[in-house]
Amino acid sequence: MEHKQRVPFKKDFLWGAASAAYQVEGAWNEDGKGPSVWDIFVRKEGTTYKGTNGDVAVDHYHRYKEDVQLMAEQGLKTYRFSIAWSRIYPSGNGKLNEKGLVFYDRLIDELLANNIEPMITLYHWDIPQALMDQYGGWESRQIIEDFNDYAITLYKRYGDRVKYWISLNEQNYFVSYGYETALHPPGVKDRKRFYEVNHIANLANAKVIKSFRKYVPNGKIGPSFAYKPYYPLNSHPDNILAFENAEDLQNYFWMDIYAWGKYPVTAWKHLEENGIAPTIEDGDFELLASAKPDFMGVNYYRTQTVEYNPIEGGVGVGLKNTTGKKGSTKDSGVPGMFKTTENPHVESTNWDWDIDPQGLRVGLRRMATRFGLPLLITENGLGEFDELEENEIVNDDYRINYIKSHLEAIQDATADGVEVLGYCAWSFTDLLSWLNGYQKRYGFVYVNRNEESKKDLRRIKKKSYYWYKQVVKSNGESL
Ligand code: BGP
Repeated sequence: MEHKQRVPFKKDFLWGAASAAYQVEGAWNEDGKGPSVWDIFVRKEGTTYKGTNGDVAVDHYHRYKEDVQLMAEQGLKTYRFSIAWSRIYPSGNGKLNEKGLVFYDRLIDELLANNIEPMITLYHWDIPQALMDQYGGWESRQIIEDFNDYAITLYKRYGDRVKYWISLNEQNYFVSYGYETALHPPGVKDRKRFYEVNHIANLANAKVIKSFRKYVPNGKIGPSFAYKPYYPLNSHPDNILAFENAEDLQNYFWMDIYAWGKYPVTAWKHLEENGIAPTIEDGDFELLASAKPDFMGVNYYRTQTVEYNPIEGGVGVGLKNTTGKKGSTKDSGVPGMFKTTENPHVESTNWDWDIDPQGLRVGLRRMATRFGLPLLITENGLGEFDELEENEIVNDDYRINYIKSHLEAIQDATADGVEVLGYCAWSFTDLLSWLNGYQKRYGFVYVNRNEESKKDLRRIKKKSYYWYKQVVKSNGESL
């Protein structure tokens, strides 16, 4: 679809940037915070790049005022951040930690005082370790109640000041990395448990959305889905089928639940056939269908090309590039369904992520057509090595190009008829990349630290910081 002209961004378009508690806050055991699963996981040998952890991260917990000042100067309209559950409930449930609540009170008030709309993520992967110890975390239905209680606490406390809320961040990733590839806590490789956990997470997501209606009736809530739109390698019918399999099993398996409370039939059949379908109890599908989100949050970084993968001897879980050594990713797949393969038509990053702005447009169109919901880009950005040059300069033109081309893709999607509420770049400051240490940088603001040392953690505005500032100021007219 070609258009003679680009359409302007909506007047109230939410120009923003994002982060997550574990990746920025630090202060891992301060002011009564309990340990999360990540605090424990990172201490196991070989789990993260060079053994990095979020003990200090970029010290946002102590420097949030300085960070908000930088956001204000850049002109951000919104800042998306997550709340660390174990700051609020150090044991996951039971005793409330007032000091944890106060930290986010202050952050929210600071944002509002600077005309920045706070956007809260309820859960960005850091479940309290105590809940793992009590009942296995997401493997028990008890978590549905505990997560709901935690969410209600936040709704009551911040609902008067915060309009935009994200329920679960990238459920598809925290569940598959936690229980299929074992790359995230609790480091399990078991597809049956993966789908059981995922179903419970779906129920928890639905439950907190239902509660939201009661406690924050004028707010807006939705999940953030890690969306990698798939492409078939070519028009060979076997590859087309592999592409359809991947879309159903890897994308619609979550999004259909969010929007309609239903699993796609073919993906469900695959689970049944392999004896890995989750346990369904009475009332599950009623709950799922009754919790429609206000928008679909989209975390978009790349597309993924797939091809045929035989059931016998096919490719399974592959290798992930966590070092920045280009070409070290190994294809992965589900035998009998699909496997990933290289897309010869696009460039990729040093971490082997395809750079494909048009893929964002494709994805947004697919979602808008299928679900008819407004879309909110809750993450998009480029993780690369950055160099701090003399005179405090970071020339990250590659990041500017990346974000610019993705913003153009959003404009094109808008011209195609898609409703996009806003755009949160990942990330505002540099931060800890879960598995990739501090060298894979995403921020508009450079943070002076590396894997070996926290140095002085000083903040330095990158070239992209100034560029985005004028993008926001011109409401996207000058990209
Ligand atoms: C998303 C997560 C973020 C962030 C981002 C970049 O999946 O929601 O928390 O980490 O990806 O990923 P990475 O740090 O692996 O490059």
